Amino acid sequence: MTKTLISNVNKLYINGNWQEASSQETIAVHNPATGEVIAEVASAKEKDAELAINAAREAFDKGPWRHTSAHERSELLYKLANKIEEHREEFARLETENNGKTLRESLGDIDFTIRTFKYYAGLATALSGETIEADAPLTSKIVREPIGVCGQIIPWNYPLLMAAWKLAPALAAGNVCILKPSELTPLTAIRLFELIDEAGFPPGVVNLLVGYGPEAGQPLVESPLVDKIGFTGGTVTGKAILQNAVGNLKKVSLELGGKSPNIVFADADFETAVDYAMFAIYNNTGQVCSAGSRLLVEKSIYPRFIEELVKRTEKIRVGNGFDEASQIGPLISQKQMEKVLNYIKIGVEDGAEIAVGGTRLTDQGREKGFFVEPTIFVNVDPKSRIAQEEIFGPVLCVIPFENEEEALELANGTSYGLAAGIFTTDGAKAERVAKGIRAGVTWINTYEQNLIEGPWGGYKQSGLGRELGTYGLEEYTEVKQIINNLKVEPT
Ligand code: TXE
Repeated sequence: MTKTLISNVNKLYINGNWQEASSQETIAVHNPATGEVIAEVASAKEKDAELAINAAREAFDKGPWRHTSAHERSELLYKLANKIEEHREEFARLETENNGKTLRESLGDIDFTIRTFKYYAGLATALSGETIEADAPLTSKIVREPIGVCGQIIPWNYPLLMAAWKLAPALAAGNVCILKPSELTPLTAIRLFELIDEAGFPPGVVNLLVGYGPEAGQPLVESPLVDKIGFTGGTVTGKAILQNAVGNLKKVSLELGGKSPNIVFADADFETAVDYAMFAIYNNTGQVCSAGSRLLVEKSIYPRFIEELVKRTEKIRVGNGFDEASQIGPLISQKQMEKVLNYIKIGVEDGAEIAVGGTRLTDQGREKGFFVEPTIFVNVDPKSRIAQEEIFGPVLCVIPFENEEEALELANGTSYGLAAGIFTTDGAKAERVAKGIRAGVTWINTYEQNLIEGPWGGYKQSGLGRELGTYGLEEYTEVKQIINNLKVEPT
């Protein structure tokens, strides 16, 4: 399917041209449900990164882009959004083939992608400044300007959506971009760039580097010609990026991992809380930065809650994302599967008990895929590794709590702070707990419902900066104050 869909599958997009990687080397891309190689894509190295950086630099410094009106940028972003919409099904199928997620999940991602481009197309014209009451004859005007060349490095769990979250606000604000998708899931990004080309963005404004992180991504991070890095990925890589960027103090925004608490009080609506507890951990096979991977349940309902979770988890159908019966797909790679299975082993060694799941699935056509059973751990020590570290798979740790104070202490007891869920019918308690949680996003009586219009990002080691909403746009601007002495008149 891939080969017929993407004409430029083994190419990079630099300065408005499709070209092969200078090394001519390629990377094999797999379907995680079958282990099959579905494409050979370009493997960009430092030399290609330099070409992209120079093209972007030139487009920003000398090209028309940053002087285009907000309306022109808006038009192009709308045009792109409409083109993606025309190819909605095709993108969804490509995402499922490359990432493994179910077709239903892929369609959801593509719709969110389209809305993201449309939202920022609209917001492009909404950027505004302010004036300050300065003592006459001075005036002070504050304007927002694009930062410049933005390197954008994205992961494999939401391949097309993450491209949209990065490109849309940056382009709306007048920046130029170099996108580096994950080497595991570059296919929808390559197809997106075919549409970017068709839409008519000026050469050099949007560039695509497909390749491994240290070879194609790191040169962007280290280059003094790149003004900003926007990164989503693991915390270890995020820290390395921050360190590598320090030499020239470029702007860095990071959206990293999490170990998000999902707190269920005894007075919660039981059905709603169970539904969302399941969704919070199994959505996207648990490969979600904000996954509700630590479920904190008030003691009085703990046994009943576990019983219900286990009953429902046993019924989950794990399989190929193209099979309509599948509710969750495989993990992204052999490496990720091994990581998840290893954490399950560590959990058992550390004394936690598996209530359901715990093994790889290799029957019923799943032999070569990276399938792991949805797994629930009980009797988990809150300080143990499985309760503290990001597993990034369908593995839930359930921990009981006595009262509100203990719930908050447990909720805040990790180095992460991306998201949290609170389930209760007591509105005042919900607000109190939401305020007490050190996380960038807090859901009450829901989980994982995201708004393009609101900010997204983490406290503590979950990241730096915010994406989405007007906050996401501002992250791609510099603030300039223009102070003018009106007393000076032309001579
Ligand atoms: O991600 P990486 P990996 C977490 C999750 C997962 C773990 C490892 O726990 O198990 O991270 O996943 C590029 N300079 N998340 O190793 O390395 C890389 O090519 C510049 C959470 O696959 O973070 C890819 O494009 N770039 C997360 C991107 O970084 C580098 C989503 C992400 O890969 C680089 C994914 C380097 N030195 C994983 N090294 C989330 N927050 O949602 C790698 N890259």
